[in-house]
Amino acid sequence: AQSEKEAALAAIPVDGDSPTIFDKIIKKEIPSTIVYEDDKVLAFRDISPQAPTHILVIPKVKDGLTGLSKAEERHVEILGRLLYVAKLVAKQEKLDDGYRVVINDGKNGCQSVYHIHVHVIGGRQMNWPPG
Ligand code: D5M
Repeated sequence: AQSEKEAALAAIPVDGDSPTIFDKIIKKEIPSTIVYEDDKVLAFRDISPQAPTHILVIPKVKDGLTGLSKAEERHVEILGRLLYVAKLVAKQEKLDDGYRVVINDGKNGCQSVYHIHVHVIGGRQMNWPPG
């Protein structure tokens, strides 16, 4: 049997894998505008939209996937699902003239929330190269 001390240690999140604000959104402890939900994926409007449509698509279970750079073979299915839901959401939002899908990773990628998320941005002409 696990000792009390072992149980307490096991409950401490691995460094860099602490809960984020997105866990509260998943648990509906803080409000968000959800546009898509299934058993594995949640999509909601970005609080700081960079275009008329700006949605974040996230896995409900992070499983160590703080960012794309932490992807392992076991994440292949959820990674595919995030992109597929990005497409569903773009269709739902009628982004028929195109849109952008972005995953920011780490400091240089300007990632601010360490729970992997796919940005779906559209409703205006995008520019390239990005800033
Ligand atoms: O993107 C993180 C994104 O998360 C950023 O565009 C703001 C958004 N964000 C942060 N807090 C919230 C809440 N509470 N609701 C909705 N959206 C939120 P990154 O790629 O990490 O820079």
